[in-house]
Amino acid sequence: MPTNLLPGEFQWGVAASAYQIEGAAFEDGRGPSIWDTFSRVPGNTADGDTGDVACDHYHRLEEDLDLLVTLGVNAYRFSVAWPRIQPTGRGATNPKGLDFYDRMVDGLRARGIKPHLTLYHWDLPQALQDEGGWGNPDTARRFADFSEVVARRLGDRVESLCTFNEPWVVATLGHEKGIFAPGLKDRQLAMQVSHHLLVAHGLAVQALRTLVPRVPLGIVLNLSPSYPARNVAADRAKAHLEDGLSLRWYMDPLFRGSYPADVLEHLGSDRPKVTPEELALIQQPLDFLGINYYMRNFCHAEDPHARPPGEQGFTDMGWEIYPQGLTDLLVRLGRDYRLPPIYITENGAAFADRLEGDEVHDSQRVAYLEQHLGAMNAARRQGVDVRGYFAWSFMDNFEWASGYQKRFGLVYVDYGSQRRVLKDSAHWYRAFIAAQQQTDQPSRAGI
Ligand code: IFM
Repeated sequence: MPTNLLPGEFQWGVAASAYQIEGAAFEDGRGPSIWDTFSRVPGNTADGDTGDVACDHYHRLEEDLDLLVTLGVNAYRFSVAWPRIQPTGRGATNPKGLDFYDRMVDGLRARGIKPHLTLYHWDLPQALQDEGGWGNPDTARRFADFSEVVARRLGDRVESLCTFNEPWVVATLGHEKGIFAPGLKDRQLAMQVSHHLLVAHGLAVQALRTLVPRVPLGIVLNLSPSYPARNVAADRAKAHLEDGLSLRWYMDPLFRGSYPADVLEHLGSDRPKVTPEELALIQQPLDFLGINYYMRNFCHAEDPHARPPGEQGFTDMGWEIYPQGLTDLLVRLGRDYRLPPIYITENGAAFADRLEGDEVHDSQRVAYLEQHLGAMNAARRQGVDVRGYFAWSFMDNFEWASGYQKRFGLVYVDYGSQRRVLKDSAHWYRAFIAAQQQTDQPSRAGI
Protein backbone atom coordinates (compact mmCIF):
# COMPACT_ATOMS: atom_id res chain seq x y z
CA MET A 1 0.00 0.00 0.00
CA PRO A 2 1.46 3.42 -0.94
CA THR A 3 2.14 5.64 2.02
CA ASN A 4 3.34 9.15 2.73
CA LEU A 5 5.10 7.81 5.76
CA LEU A 6 8.71 7.57 4.74
CA PRO A 7 11.06 5.28 6.64
CA GLY A 8 12.58 7.30 9.44
CA GLU A 9 13.44 7.08 13.09
CA PHE A 10 11.02 5.13 15.24
CA GLN A 11 8.62 7.48 17.02
CA TRP A 12 8.91 7.09 20.79
CA GLY A 13 6.27 9.23 22.37
CA VAL A 14 3.61 9.87 24.93
CA ALA A 15 0.02 10.89 24.23
CA ALA A 16 -2.66 13.09 25.76
CA SER A 17 -5.84 14.80 24.59
CA ALA A 18 -7.19 18.35 24.79
CA TYR A 19 -10.17 17.99 27.12
CA GLN A 20 -8.28 15.68 29.46
CA ILE A 21 -5.42 18.09 30.21
CA GLU A 22 -5.99 21.64 28.95
CA GLY A 23 -8.47 23.14 31.40
CA ALA A 24 -9.19 26.83 30.64
CA ALA A 25 -12.55 25.54 29.50
CA PHE A 26 -14.19 28.95 29.24
CA GLU A 27 -11.21 31.17 28.46
CA ASP A 28 -9.94 33.03 25.43
CA GLY A 29 -13.07 32.46 23.39
CA ARG A 30 -13.39 28.67 23.71
CA GLY A 31 -16.97 27.50 23.20
CA PRO A 32 -18.65 24.78 25.26
CA SER A 33 -18.21 21.15 24.25
CA ILE A 34 -20.42 18.13 24.88
CA TRP A 35 -18.06 17.07 27.68
CA ASP A 36 -18.58 20.42 29.48
CA THR A 37 -22.30 19.71 29.37
CA PHE A 38 -22.15 16.01 30.16
CA SER A 39 -19.73 16.30 33.07
CA ARG A 40 -22.00 18.88 34.75
CA VAL A 41 -24.89 16.43 35.03
CA PRO A 42 -24.83 14.93 38.54
CA GLY A 43 -23.87 11.26 38.47
CA ASN A 44 -22.19 11.29 35.07
CA THR A 45 -18.60 11.49 36.34
CA ALA A 46 -16.90 10.28 39.51
CA ASP A 47 -17.13 12.97 42.20
CA GLY A 48 -18.80 15.26 39.65
CA ASP A 49 -15.37 16.00 38.15
CA THR A 50 -15.14 18.16 35.03
CA GLY A 51 -12.36 19.26 32.67
CA ASP A 52 -12.73 22.92 33.70
CA VAL A 53 -9.20 23.05 35.12
CA ALA A 54 -7.82 19.56 34.47
CA CYS A 55 -3.98 19.80 34.40
CA ASP A 56 -4.10 23.51 33.57
CA HIS A 57 -1.97 22.63 30.56
CA TYR A 58 -3.34 25.62 28.64
CA HIS A 59 -1.52 27.95 31.06
CA ARG A 60 1.51 25.71 31.60
CA LEU A 61 2.36 24.92 28.03
CA GLU A 62 6.06 25.81 28.10
CA GLU A 63 6.68 23.99 31.39
CA ASP A 64 4.90 20.89 30.05
CA LEU A 65 6.83 20.94 26.78
CA ASP A 66 10.05 21.07 28.81
CA LEU A 67 8.78 18.04 30.70
CA LEU A 68 8.49 16.16 27.42
CA VAL A 69 12.18 16.88 26.84
CA THR A 70 12.92 15.46 30.29
CA LEU A 71 11.02 12.32 29.31
CA GLY A 72 13.35 11.88 26.35
CA VAL A 73 10.58 11.33 23.79
CA ASN A 74 11.02 12.28 20.16
CA ALA A 75 7.27 12.48 19.45
CA TYR A 76 4.13 13.77 21.14
CA ARG A 77 0.55 12.90 20.27
CA PHE A 78 -2.03 15.53 21.22
CA SER A 79 -5.48 16.62 20.09
CA VAL A 80 -6.89 20.02 19.27
CA ALA A 81 -10.15 21.16 20.88
CA TRP A 82 -12.63 21.90 18.11
CA PRO A 83 -14.59 24.41 20.29
CA ARG A 84 -11.38 26.29 21.05
CA ILE A 85 -10.83 26.79 17.33
CA GLN A 86 -14.43 27.10 16.12
CA PRO A 87 -16.51 27.90 19.23
CA THR A 88 -19.80 26.89 17.61
CA GLY A 89 -18.34 24.23 15.33
CA ARG A 90 -18.69 26.25 12.15
CA GLY A 91 -17.67 29.50 10.54
CA ALA A 92 -15.39 32.08 12.10
CA THR A 93 -12.29 30.82 13.87
CA ASN A 94 -11.09 31.92 17.27
CA PRO A 95 -7.59 33.41 16.79
CA LYS A 96 -6.51 32.74 20.40
CA GLY A 97 -7.40 29.08 20.05
CA LEU A 98 -5.36 28.65 16.89
CA ASP A 99 -2.50 30.64 18.44
CA PHE A 100 -2.35 28.17 21.33
CA TYR A 101 -1.85 25.20 19.00
CA ASP A 102 0.57 27.20 16.91
CA ARG A 103 2.70 27.71 20.03
CA MET A 104 2.35 24.02 20.82
CA VAL A 105 3.58 22.88 17.41
CA ASP A 106 6.42 25.40 17.26
CA GLY A 107 7.38 24.66 20.86
CA LEU A 108 7.56 20.94 20.16
CA ARG A 109 9.62 21.38 17.02
CA ALA A 110 11.99 23.80 18.73
CA ARG A 111 12.64 21.04 21.27
CA GLY A 112 13.21 18.38 18.60
CA ILE A 113 9.88 16.61 19.28
CA LYS A 114 7.62 15.58 16.39
CA PRO A 115 4.00 16.83 16.69
CA HIS A 116 1.34 14.18 15.90
CA LEU A 117 -2.01 15.93 15.80
CA THR A 118 -5.44 14.35 16.34
CA LEU A 119 -8.37 16.40 15.10
CA TYR A 120 -11.14 14.85 17.17
CA HIS A 121 -10.76 13.35 20.62
CA TRP A 122 -14.41 13.54 21.70
CA ASP A 123 -14.99 17.23 22.47
CA LEU A 124 -17.71 18.11 19.95
CA PRO A 125 -18.86 21.75 20.10
CA GLN A 126 -22.13 21.78 22.05
CA ALA A 127 -23.73 23.97 19.36
CA LEU A 128 -23.40 21.08 16.89
CA GLN A 129 -24.85 18.62 19.42
CA ASP A 130 -27.83 20.95 19.71
CA GLU A 131 -28.41 20.32 16.00
CA GLY A 132 -28.23 16.54 16.36
CA GLY A 133 -24.50 16.01 16.82
CA TRP A 134 -23.01 12.99 15.05
CA GLY A 135 -26.52 11.73 14.34
CA ASN A 136 -26.87 14.60 11.88
CA PRO A 137 -25.04 13.93 8.58
CA ASP A 138 -24.22 17.64 8.32
CA THR A 139 -21.80 17.31 11.25
CA ALA A 140 -19.53 15.26 8.98
CA ARG A 141 -19.29 18.23 6.60
CA ARG A 142 -18.63 20.59 9.49
CA PHE A 143 -15.81 18.28 10.59
CA ALA A 144 -14.24 18.30 7.12
CA ASP A 145 -14.34 22.13 7.16
CA PHE A 146 -12.75 22.16 10.62
CA SER A 147 -9.99 19.80 9.48
CA GLU A 148 -9.19 22.23 6.66
CA VAL A 149 -8.97 25.14 9.11
CA VAL A 150 -6.47 23.22 11.23
CA ALA A 151 -4.44 22.01 8.26
CA ARG A 152 -4.20 25.50 6.76
CA ARG A 153 -2.70 26.83 9.96
CA LEU A 154 -0.58 23.89 11.18
CA GLY A 155 -0.25 21.51 8.23
CA ASP A 156 3.18 22.83 7.27
CA ARG A 157 4.70 21.74 10.62
CA VAL A 158 2.98 18.58 11.87
CA GLU A 159 4.39 15.08 11.51
CA SER A 160 1.00 13.44 11.01
CA LEU A 161 -2.70 14.21 11.08
CA CYS A 162 -5.26 11.82 12.53
CA THR A 163 -8.96 12.33 11.93
CA PHE A 164 -10.61 10.49 14.82
CA ASN A 165 -9.60 8.94 18.08
CA GLU A 166 -11.55 5.75 18.83
CA PRO A 167 -14.81 6.14 16.88
CA TRP A 168 -16.15 2.99 18.63
CA VAL A 169 -16.06 4.86 21.94
CA VAL A 170 -17.85 7.89 20.50
CA ALA A 171 -20.59 5.75 18.96
CA THR A 172 -21.04 2.97 21.50
CA LEU A 173 -20.21 4.54 24.87
CA GLY A 174 -21.63 7.93 23.88
CA HIS A 175 -24.80 6.92 22.01
CA GLU A 176 -25.67 3.33 22.94
CA LYS A 177 -24.51 2.84 26.53
CA GLY A 178 -24.87 6.51 27.46
CA ILE A 179 -21.88 6.51 29.82
CA PHE A 180 -19.84 9.07 27.84
CA ALA A 181 -20.96 12.36 26.27
CA PRO A 182 -23.49 13.04 24.89
CA GLY A 183 -25.01 10.35 27.14
CA LEU A 184 -27.61 8.86 24.78
CA LYS A 185 -28.95 5.28 24.87
CA ASP A 186 -30.13 4.32 21.41
CA ARG A 187 -28.42 1.51 19.49
CA GLN A 188 -29.88 2.48 16.13
CA LEU A 189 -28.59 6.02 16.59
CA ALA A 190 -25.21 4.69 17.76
CA MET A 191 -24.77 2.63 14.59
CA GLN A 192 -25.76 5.59 12.42
CA VAL A 193 -23.29 7.72 14.35
CA SER A 194 -20.50 5.19 13.73
CA HIS A 195 -21.22 5.46 10.01
CA HIS A 196 -21.32 9.26 10.06
CA LEU A 197 -17.97 9.31 11.86
CA LEU A 198 -16.44 7.19 9.13
CA VAL A 199 -17.99 9.39 6.45
CA ALA A 200 -16.56 12.43 8.24
CA HIS A 201 -13.17 10.71 8.23
CA GLY A 202 -13.46 10.09 4.48
CA LEU A 203 -14.48 13.67 3.73
CA ALA A 204 -11.66 15.07 5.84
CA VAL A 205 -8.99 12.80 4.32
CA GLN A 206 -10.17 13.74 0.85
CA ALA A 207 -9.93 17.45 1.65
CA LEU A 208 -6.57 17.16 3.42
CA ARG A 209 -4.98 15.22 0.56
CA THR A 210 -5.36 18.27 -1.64
CA LEU A 211 -4.49 20.79 1.00
CA VAL A 212 -1.47 19.10 2.62
CA PRO A 213 -0.39 16.39 0.17
CA ARG A 214 2.81 15.51 2.00
CA VAL A 215 1.39 15.08 5.50
CA PRO A 216 0.79 11.46 6.57
CA LEU A 217 -2.94 10.96 7.25
CA GLY A 218 -4.61 8.28 9.33
CA ILE A 219 -7.19 7.31 11.92
CA VAL A 220 -6.88 5.82 15.41
CA LEU A 221 -8.96 2.79 16.44
CA ASN A 222 -9.20 1.15 19.83
CA LEU A 223 -8.86 -2.54 19.04
CA SER A 224 -8.94 -5.63 21.21
CA PRO A 225 -8.65 -9.22 20.07
CA SER A 226 -11.67 -11.31 21.13
CA TYR A 227 -11.10 -14.77 22.60
CA PRO A 228 -13.71 -17.39 23.53
CA ALA A 229 -13.70 -17.98 27.29
CA ARG A 230 -14.18 -21.72 26.80
CA ASN A 231 -13.61 -23.90 23.78
CA VAL A 232 -17.32 -24.27 23.09
CA ALA A 233 -19.34 -23.18 20.05
CA ALA A 234 -21.42 -20.62 21.96
CA ASP A 235 -18.33 -18.77 23.23
CA ARG A 236 -16.66 -18.91 19.82
CA ALA A 237 -19.78 -17.37 18.27
CA LYS A 238 -19.82 -14.69 20.97
CA ALA A 239 -16.14 -13.87 20.31
CA HIS A 240 -16.78 -13.66 16.57
CA LEU A 241 -19.68 -11.26 17.10
CA GLU A 242 -17.67 -9.13 19.54
CA ASP A 243 -14.85 -9.01 17.00
CA GLY A 244 -17.39 -7.95 14.37
CA LEU A 245 -18.94 -5.18 16.45
CA SER A 246 -15.72 -3.68 17.76
CA LEU A 247 -13.00 -4.42 15.19
CA ARG A 248 -14.37 -5.50 11.79
CA TRP A 249 -17.14 -2.85 11.95
CA TYR A 250 -14.40 -0.22 11.56
CA MET A 251 -11.58 -2.09 9.84
CA ASP A 252 -13.73 -3.52 7.03
CA PRO A 253 -15.19 -0.26 5.68
CA LEU A 254 -11.85 1.53 6.08
CA PHE A 255 -9.74 -1.11 4.37
CA ARG A 256 -12.18 -3.28 2.37
CA GLY A 257 -15.02 -0.94 1.44
CA SER A 258 -17.89 -2.77 3.16
CA TYR A 259 -19.46 -3.44 6.55
CA PRO A 260 -19.24 -7.05 7.79
CA ALA A 261 -22.31 -9.01 6.63
CA ASP A 262 -22.69 -11.00 9.85
CA VAL A 263 -22.83 -7.80 11.92
CA LEU A 264 -25.35 -6.18 9.58
CA GLU A 265 -27.52 -9.26 9.98
CA HIS A 266 -27.12 -9.21 13.76
CA LEU A 267 -28.14 -5.54 13.89
CA GLY A 268 -31.37 -6.10 11.98
CA SER A 269 -33.43 -2.91 12.02
CA ASP A 270 -30.65 -1.10 13.94
CA ARG A 271 -28.32 -1.23 10.94
CA PRO A 272 -27.32 2.22 9.65
CA LYS A 273 -28.43 3.78 6.39
CA VAL A 274 -25.46 3.57 4.05
CA THR A 275 -25.01 4.43 0.37
CA PRO A 276 -22.44 2.91 -2.03
CA GLU A 277 -20.99 6.41 -2.56
CA GLU A 278 -20.42 6.76 1.18
CA LEU A 279 -18.70 3.38 1.34
CA ALA A 280 -16.37 4.44 -1.46
CA LEU A 281 -15.64 7.69 0.35
CA ILE A 282 -14.77 5.94 3.61
CA GLN A 283 -12.15 3.74 1.95
CA GLN A 284 -9.57 6.50 1.41
CA PRO A 285 -5.94 5.40 1.10
CA LEU A 286 -4.27 6.03 4.46
CA ASP A 287 -0.64 6.58 5.37
CA PHE A 288 -0.89 5.02 8.81
CA LEU A 289 -3.27 3.22 11.10
CA GLY A 290 -3.13 4.17 14.77
CA ILE A 291 -3.97 1.41 17.23
CA ASN A 292 -4.84 1.93 20.88
CA TYR A 293 -4.39 -1.30 22.81
CA TYR A 294 -5.32 -1.84 26.45
CA MET A 295 -6.79 -5.33 26.89
CA ARG A 296 -8.47 -8.28 25.24
CA ASN A 297 -12.17 -9.19 25.04
CA PHE A 298 -12.85 -12.37 26.99
CA CYS A 299 -16.11 -13.75 25.63
CA HIS A 300 -18.43 -16.01 27.57
CA ALA A 301 -21.83 -16.74 26.01
CA GLU A 302 -23.79 -16.62 29.27
CA ASP A 303 -21.71 -14.51 31.65
CA PRO A 304 -20.73 -11.05 30.40
CA HIS A 305 -18.58 -10.55 33.53
CA ALA A 306 -16.60 -13.78 33.20
CA ARG A 307 -12.97 -13.31 34.19
CA PRO A 308 -10.07 -15.35 32.87
CA PRO A 309 -8.84 -18.03 35.23
CA GLY A 310 -5.30 -17.89 36.57
CA GLU A 311 -3.07 -15.24 37.97
CA GLN A 312 -3.31 -12.41 35.47
CA GLY A 313 -3.21 -8.95 36.94
CA PHE A 314 -5.79 -6.24 36.50
CA THR A 315 -5.28 -2.49 36.36
CA ASP A 316 -7.06 0.07 38.50
CA MET A 317 -9.70 0.29 35.75
CA GLY A 318 -10.39 -3.44 36.29
CA TRP A 319 -8.87 -4.16 32.87
CA GLU A 320 -7.02 -7.44 32.49
CA ILE A 321 -3.29 -7.14 31.77
CA TYR A 322 -2.77 -9.25 28.69
CA PRO A 323 0.29 -8.27 26.61
CA GLN A 324 0.05 -11.32 24.35
CA GLY A 325 -3.16 -9.80 22.99
CA LEU A 326 -1.14 -6.99 21.40
CA THR A 327 1.06 -9.41 19.48
CA ASP A 328 -1.95 -11.50 18.44
CA LEU A 329 -3.84 -8.40 17.34
CA LEU A 330 -1.02 -6.95 15.25
CA VAL A 331 -0.18 -10.25 13.55
CA ARG A 332 -3.84 -10.93 12.80
CA LEU A 333 -4.44 -7.44 11.33
CA GLY A 334 -1.38 -7.82 9.14
CA ARG A 335 -2.73 -11.14 7.90
CA ASP A 336 -6.37 -10.09 7.31
CA TYR A 337 -5.97 -6.58 5.85
CA ARG A 338 -3.70 -4.70 3.46
CA LEU A 339 -2.45 -2.15 5.94
CA PRO A 340 -0.36 1.00 5.89
CA PRO A 341 2.35 1.31 8.57
CA ILE A 342 1.09 1.17 12.14
CA TYR A 343 1.57 3.43 15.13
CA ILE A 344 0.67 2.17 18.58
CA THR A 345 -0.99 5.46 19.43
CA GLU A 346 -1.97 4.51 22.99
CA ASN A 347 -1.00 1.84 25.47
CA GLY A 348 -0.80 2.16 29.22
CA ALA A 349 -2.45 1.47 32.53
CA ALA A 350 -4.07 3.16 35.50
CA PHE A 351 -2.80 2.25 38.93
CA ALA A 352 -3.47 3.73 42.37
CA ASP A 353 -0.24 5.73 42.51
CA ARG A 354 0.88 7.43 45.70
CA LEU A 355 3.13 10.46 45.94
CA GLU A 356 5.92 9.85 48.45
CA GLY A 357 7.86 13.08 48.79
CA ASP A 358 9.20 13.69 45.31
CA GLU A 359 8.75 10.13 44.13
CA VAL A 360 6.08 7.78 42.83
CA HIS A 361 7.03 4.12 42.82
CA ASP A 362 4.77 2.72 40.10
CA SER A 363 6.48 -0.60 39.54
CA GLN A 364 3.29 -2.15 38.14
CA ARG A 365 3.24 0.43 35.35
CA VAL A 366 6.89 -0.21 34.56
CA ALA A 367 6.12 -3.92 34.27
CA TYR A 368 3.05 -3.19 32.13
CA LEU A 369 5.02 -1.02 29.70
CA GLU A 370 7.92 -3.44 29.55
CA GLN A 371 5.65 -6.38 28.75
CA HIS A 372 3.64 -4.52 26.11
CA LEU A 373 6.73 -3.12 24.41
CA GLY A 374 8.00 -6.69 24.30
CA ALA A 375 4.69 -7.79 22.76
CA MET A 376 4.88 -5.04 20.17
CA ASN A 377 8.41 -6.01 19.26
CA ALA A 378 7.42 -9.67 18.97
CA ALA A 379 4.94 -8.61 16.27
CA ARG A 380 7.58 -6.47 14.57
CA ARG A 381 9.87 -9.47 14.41
CA GLN A 382 7.03 -11.31 12.67
CA GLY A 383 6.99 -8.65 9.98
CA VAL A 384 4.38 -6.16 11.21
CA ASP A 385 5.42 -2.66 10.16
CA VAL A 386 5.15 -0.64 13.39
CA ARG A 387 6.68 2.85 13.20
CA GLY A 388 5.98 4.29 16.61
CA TYR A 389 4.78 3.76 20.17
CA PHE A 390 3.00 6.35 22.34
CA ALA A 391 2.53 5.59 26.02
CA TRP A 392 -0.82 6.66 27.48
CA SER A 393 -0.47 8.99 29.09
CA PHE A 394 1.94 11.89 29.30
CA MET A 395 0.53 12.90 32.69
CA ASP A 396 -2.37 11.98 34.98
CA ASN A 397 -5.52 13.61 33.68
CA PHE A 398 -9.31 13.71 33.47
CA GLU A 399 -10.19 10.08 32.80
CA TRP A 400 -13.68 10.84 31.41
CA ALA A 401 -16.45 9.25 33.50
CA SER A 402 -13.84 8.17 36.08
CA GLY A 403 -12.82 11.78 36.64
CA TYR A 404 -9.46 12.29 38.36
CA GLN A 405 -9.60 9.07 40.34
CA LYS A 406 -7.78 6.99 37.74
CA ARG A 407 -4.15 7.83 37.06
CA PHE A 408 -2.65 6.78 33.72
CA GLY A 409 0.27 9.22 33.62
CA LEU A 410 3.99 8.67 33.48
CA VAL A 411 4.02 12.01 35.24
CA TYR A 412 2.08 12.39 38.49
CA VAL A 413 -0.12 15.47 38.81
CA ASP A 414 -0.90 16.85 42.24
CA TYR A 415 -4.17 18.52 41.27
CA GLY A 416 -4.22 20.84 44.30
CA SER A 417 -0.93 22.51 43.46
CA GLN A 418 -0.60 21.41 39.80
CA ARG A 419 2.89 20.15 40.67
CA ARG A 420 4.20 17.55 38.23
CA VAL A 421 6.37 14.69 39.53
CA LEU A 422 8.08 12.13 37.33
CA LYS A 423 6.99 8.62 38.33
CA ASP A 424 9.46 5.73 38.27
CA SER A 425 7.85 4.71 34.95
CA ALA A 426 8.88 8.05 33.43
CA HIS A 427 12.51 7.46 34.42
CA TRP A 428 12.28 3.89 33.13
CA TYR A 429 10.75 4.97 29.80
CA ARG A 430 13.42 7.59 29.28
CA ALA A 431 16.18 5.03 29.80
CA PHE A 432 14.37 2.52 27.59
CA ILE A 433 14.07 5.01 24.72
CA ALA A 434 17.72 6.00 25.01
CA ALA A 435 18.75 2.33 24.80
CA GLN A 436 16.48 1.78 21.78
CA GLN A 437 17.87 4.77 19.98
CA GLN A 438 21.37 3.36 20.36
CA THR A 439 20.39 0.20 18.53
CA ASP A 440 17.11 1.03 16.71
CA GLN A 441 16.59 -2.68 16.15
CA PRO A 442 13.38 -4.45 17.19
CA SER A 443 15.38 -7.60 17.92
CA ARG A 444 17.53 -5.66 20.36
CA ALA A 445 14.59 -4.40 22.36
CA GLY A 446 16.23 -5.75 25.46
CA ILE A 447 13.06 -7.56 26.32
O1 IFM B 1 -8.05 8.18 28.55
C1 IFM B 1 -8.46 7.41 27.49
C2 IFM B 1 -8.19 8.11 26.18
O2 IFM B 1 -8.83 9.34 26.12
C3 IFM B 1 -8.68 7.27 25.02
N1 IFM B 1 -8.19 5.92 25.09
C4 IFM B 1 -8.29 5.22 26.34
C5 IFM B 1 -7.73 6.08 27.47
C6 IFM B 1 -7.85 5.33 28.80
O3 IFM B 1 -9.18 5.05 29.10
